Amino acid sequence: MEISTDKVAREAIEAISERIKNLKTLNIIVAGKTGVGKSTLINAVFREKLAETGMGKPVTEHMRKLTKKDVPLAIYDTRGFELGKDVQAQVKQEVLDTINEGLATKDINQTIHCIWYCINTASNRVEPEEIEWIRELTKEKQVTKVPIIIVLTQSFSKKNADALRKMLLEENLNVLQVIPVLAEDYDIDDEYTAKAFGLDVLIKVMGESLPDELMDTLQNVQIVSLAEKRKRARAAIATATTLAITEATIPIPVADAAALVPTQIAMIASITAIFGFEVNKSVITALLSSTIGSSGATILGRTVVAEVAKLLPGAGTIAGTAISATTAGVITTALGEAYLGILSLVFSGEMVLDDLSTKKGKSKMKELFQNALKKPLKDEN
Ligand SMILES: Nc1nc2c(ncn2[C@@H]2O[C@H](COP(=O)(O)OP(=O)(O)O)[C@@H](O)[C@H]2O)c(=O)[nH]1
Ligand SMILES: [Mg+2]
Repeated sequence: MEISTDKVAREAIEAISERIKNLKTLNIIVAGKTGVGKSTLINAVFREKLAETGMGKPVTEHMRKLTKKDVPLAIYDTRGFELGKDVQAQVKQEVLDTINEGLATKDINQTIHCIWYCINTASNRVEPEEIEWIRELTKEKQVTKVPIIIVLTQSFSKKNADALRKMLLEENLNVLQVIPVLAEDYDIDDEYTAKAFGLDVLIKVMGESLPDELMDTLQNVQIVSLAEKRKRARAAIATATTLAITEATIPIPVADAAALVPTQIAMIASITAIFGFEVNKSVITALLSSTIGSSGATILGRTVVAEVAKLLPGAGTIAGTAISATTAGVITTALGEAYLGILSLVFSGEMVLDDLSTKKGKSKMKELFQNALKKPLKDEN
């Protein structure tokens, strides 16, 4: 069975846009006094600089909803905490109303999934009203359904952050975690710069509290933890590999490598959604041609098996056109690993997306693919 890489690439691009279109929307309320660093935090954690586009859309007197086209995320930026007790009470009511309205829709795209309450470590004090506010808020039964994370912003002094964290933990508030962060590097003086930290912890902790339906969304929108993206992508590779092995076990006439293409397309779509990159057809074509489509412009089932057989130590026994279950699994894993590896390099800035369809990108993908082909069998020995 012969399929052109061009056709597969086109189908992959369609699958990717479908996958991204179907991501559920993650909704977060970010609360705290003006100046604590909410906008800086939001822009550092999520792609597309969500807090930079003007003011967002007002949803209540003290709350604005920040969204951006093609980003499955809504941030409710809450202000007014610095304006005294009366306004704080109003804000609390607005938060409760927003949560209730979301719950009433019974639609995951409309419900509030997490609240970040931001306190500025650098200000060196928490007002008792703020603690009281959190305490009251977490007593409301609507809110008990929404996890709250206290984010200690501008924690360039880790010593102060630790002290504040300890103090807050002793208050026994009903919150998920108290997490010190520094969203952007901070110049302490001419000689010393405190490096940004903690944002990956924030993503990890929030991720543990979110429903499974929002896991791909979270990875799609966050830009601070490569480890979390890789973990999620590895799960997609494992799923596809298991499916490929099952498919290769079914005795159908076309049980060659080409029969695995739909499964592999779904895997590529998942990994792309997790990274949140705008991947075009030339990238996918390059990926295919430097891995499973190694012989020219076609993905030829038997050729892939033969090529892989050359690379797999002790795999010379693969007979006929039927692809063995092991080979199906190995090829699928290796393709996933090659794609994951190259996107990881883009994430960490060692390559740019445009590199991927060049000679440099292709030879890197080929190397990643071949390394991955050898690895699973080695591990079994
Ligand atoms: N270097 C550095 N500056 C920060 C950080 N967080 C906030 N700031 C600064 O603190 C000020 C207020 O931050 P902003 O995000 O506008 O606070 P908001 O009113 O809560 O949205 C701005 O001048 C930011 O540049 C940080 O993590 N690192
Ligand atoms: Mg702001």
